[in-house]
Amino acid sequence: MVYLKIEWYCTSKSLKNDEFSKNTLLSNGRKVVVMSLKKISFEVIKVNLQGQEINRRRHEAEFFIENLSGGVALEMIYIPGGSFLMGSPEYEVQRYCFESPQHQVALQPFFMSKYPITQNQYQAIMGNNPSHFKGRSCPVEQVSWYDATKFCQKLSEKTGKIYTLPSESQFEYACRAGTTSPFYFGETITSELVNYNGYPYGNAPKGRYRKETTNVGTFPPNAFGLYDMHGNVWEWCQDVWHNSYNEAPTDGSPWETEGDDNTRVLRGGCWFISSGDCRSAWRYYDYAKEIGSTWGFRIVCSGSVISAFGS
Ligand SMILES: [Ca+2]
Repeated sequence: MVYLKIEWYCTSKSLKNDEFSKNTLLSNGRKVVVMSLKKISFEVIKVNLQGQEINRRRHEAEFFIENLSGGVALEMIYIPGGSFLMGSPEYEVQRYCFESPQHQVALQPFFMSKYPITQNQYQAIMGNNPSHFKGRSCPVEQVSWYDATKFCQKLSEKTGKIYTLPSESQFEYACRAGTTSPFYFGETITSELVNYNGYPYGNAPKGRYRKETTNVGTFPPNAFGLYDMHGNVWEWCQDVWHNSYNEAPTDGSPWETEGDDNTRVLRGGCWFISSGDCRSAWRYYDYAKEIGSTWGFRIVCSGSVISAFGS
């Protein structure tokens, strides 16, 4: 068992979960909790430029479960803090100029949902399911940025923890999981690894176009234990759109100053587009009020980790 001592930024409601409350101490108006995390083990796949598997290794991750109503679980994966180079190098194929300049970002640890929020999870919190492609384990779609934000607010009220959309830098850091290649699978992807429209990248063969969302967790995870960070649905981030990284934050916080705050960042590619637009560095936006069957969201939970220890 792994334990983390975490300083949480809490909402006005006290933490309800027994596991948390019995460990709660007051510290400068915040709450310090010791939380026990569960451990999972999984395989991480690496491919070459042709999309052929060249390496398979076992990784572990820690997580906690948030129990939503009706027996629906929400798994939150621990993402260790660290520093990474955000954006794409100028030689990366099919990159866009707004993936520049590459810049170093240092992030505190956080938790991120293992999957995009599913229709089951959305229903449990919001009481409705707006998705075009119906399936309890499929990602929720046809949600605006405001709907996604409302989900986070309701979940925060219910649990006493602070849930938000990821910042754009949190998304890219979590997506890369230590890789610097175009994808967390390596130099390319195939339709056995990601749900996209089959249009190839690198020397990979043309793949299958499924024309719909797939159950979350269908494809292999990255080294942090996150699924569907490439493809399936585009995912809303907290940030306002900026068409370059000039003067972007370097601490992992969302960039919400300047720009048009009606525009919000989308990340990770989706079932509808080509593999090049599923790259880790790929970024685009839509208007916050818009909805579509190509985008959903995932969430993060932030708290300062004071220490981690095992028993
Ligand atoms: Ca995705």
